[in-house]
Amino acid sequence: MKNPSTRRVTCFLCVMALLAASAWSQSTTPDPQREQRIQWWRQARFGMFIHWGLYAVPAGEWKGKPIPGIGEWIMNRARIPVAEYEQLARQFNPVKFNAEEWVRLAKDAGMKYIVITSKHHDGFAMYGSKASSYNIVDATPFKRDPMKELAAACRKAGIRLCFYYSHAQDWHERDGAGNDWDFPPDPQKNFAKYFEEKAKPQVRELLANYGPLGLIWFDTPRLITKEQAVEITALVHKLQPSCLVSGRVGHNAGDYDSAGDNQISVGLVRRDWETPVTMNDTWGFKKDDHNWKSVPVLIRQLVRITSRGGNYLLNVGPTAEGEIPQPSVERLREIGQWLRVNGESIYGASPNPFTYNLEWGFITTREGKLYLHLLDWPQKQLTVYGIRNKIRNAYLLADRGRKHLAFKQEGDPAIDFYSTSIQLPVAPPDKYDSIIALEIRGGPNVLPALAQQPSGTISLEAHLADVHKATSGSVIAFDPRGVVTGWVDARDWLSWDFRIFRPGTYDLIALTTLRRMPRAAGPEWQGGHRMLVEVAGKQLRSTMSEDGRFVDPSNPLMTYVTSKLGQVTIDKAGAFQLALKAESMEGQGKLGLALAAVRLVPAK
Ligand code: JFZ
Repeated sequence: MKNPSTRRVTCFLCVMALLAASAWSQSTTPDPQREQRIQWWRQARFGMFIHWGLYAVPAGEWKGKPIPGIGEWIMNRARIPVAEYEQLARQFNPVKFNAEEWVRLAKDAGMKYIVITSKHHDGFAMYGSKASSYNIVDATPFKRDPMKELAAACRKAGIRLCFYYSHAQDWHERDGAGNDWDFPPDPQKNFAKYFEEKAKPQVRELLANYGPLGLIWFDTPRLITKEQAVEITALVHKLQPSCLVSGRVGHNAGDYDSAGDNQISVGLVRRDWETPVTMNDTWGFKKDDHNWKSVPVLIRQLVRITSRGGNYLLNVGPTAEGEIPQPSVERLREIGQWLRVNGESIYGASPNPFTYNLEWGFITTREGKLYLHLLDWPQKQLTVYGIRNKIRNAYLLADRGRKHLAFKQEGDPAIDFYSTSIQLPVAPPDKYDSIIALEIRGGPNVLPALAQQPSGTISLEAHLADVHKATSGSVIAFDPRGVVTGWVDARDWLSWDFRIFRPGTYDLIALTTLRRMPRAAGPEWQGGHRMLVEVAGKQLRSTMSEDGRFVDPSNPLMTYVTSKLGQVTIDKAGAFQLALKAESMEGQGKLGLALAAVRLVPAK
């Protein structure tokens, strides 16, 4: 990502992520109508995103040159004039398109809804529109309305059809946001004209002509005023009261939140949210993008998102001929097989009751059940701390006979110690994620405090810290991944309360992250900060340096850097506090120290 146009977009994405993050801190007021329309969506948990449009014709290449970046942005990245881009319509003839096949694939994958681009930023309507002749029926040799066909196929299969609609960016129109290579820059546009004359009429068409829709996925609300965001949301709800509106309509007007692309929320999340994820590195088809995520990564993402109460919207980018790429088909079928056995732990499941991540896997729940997802098989035994429910039965979800697994619950309530150990067969019953179902009475009841884990490690995740701001102007906060941002004032500090059950000597390790996206200027990681840790009556001083790196397998976009902060001996079990302070901050850009966690790891 080196060319200037990419840099512009990168910055825009950062702004979007910040907008999304700030929207998250607001709680949505309980609205009975919203509660009603979101029920199906909470059950669904897994949907198919489809990015399909004229951009599938160039497929990432313009005039013989590969254009870097996401495929559906090619018109923008290559600054293609409207008059030239329009010509693509004459070449768009997806004769291999078969709505029933696409819907069957989604169904086989275990997906419950489909969100397809009815119009992306390029402005081309993928349905028969009366409001603009720049559409698939009027402007291509194909002449069919694929959205009509999909609507019929979805209805038959019991899948909810949903439309993506770019309500602000429209590079085809003088007054739509985004095109400054044919038209004046955005501030000089009459956006209200575009909004009234194209966006609203097209949204009305979508809601009128394709039967009941699950949701409208608005996106990138550039130039949209709060009034306009509220207005278009109300329009959707008026025409179809049960149709949801995505958070990216803007100004927090939607029915649920959309995480940044490929981003996964952390901690106990009480709002409804969804993460859109690419299967390779593009949404719209690109012929030379072969960087497919593996099935284990995709299943891990689904499980991790479900364990935090979110929905997983996994993208496919069909070709200009109308085919979903084979690598996507294979992966989806494989996920579907896993879901046929293990879907009970996903559909309608509730999140992990612990605020922190477990070191052995993920938890999902429902009334009367805890599901322990083991993505790496521990062999022989799994021990989990902090479950206070009395367990009535344990078995493997993949075991049709539901053979009882031996387990033992012990502990010492005086020090809040609760331990559950489950005996396991040597071989995992599933090659991706084997699930232990624990039967309990009622809902989950777990120790809320941050506590030592069976391995002996205590992981103090940044987003669970108490934040001590030096001044009212301190900008220290957390990004949607739970990583610290804006820690640029060395006088800001963090602290955590935690429980230790086993006295001993611990290495203190800081986990920080690389910058989210490669940027033109500045290092991908900044060290050299002088740190002070106060714990168990001791003070430890260190300088942040890179000791190692690893990637989070459920979030391939996240690379951690580890730095040693020192060693401490804690000689009794009980409640402790750790304070993390900076005595100096290096490279005081806007980003500061990107802390993800501090870990206390038993010393060897
Ligand atoms: C948008 C589109 O621009 C893109 O083409 C694709 O359709 C994607 C699903 O959505 O891109 C965004 C929008 C918001 C964020 C990131 C990418 N965000 O909030 O981080």
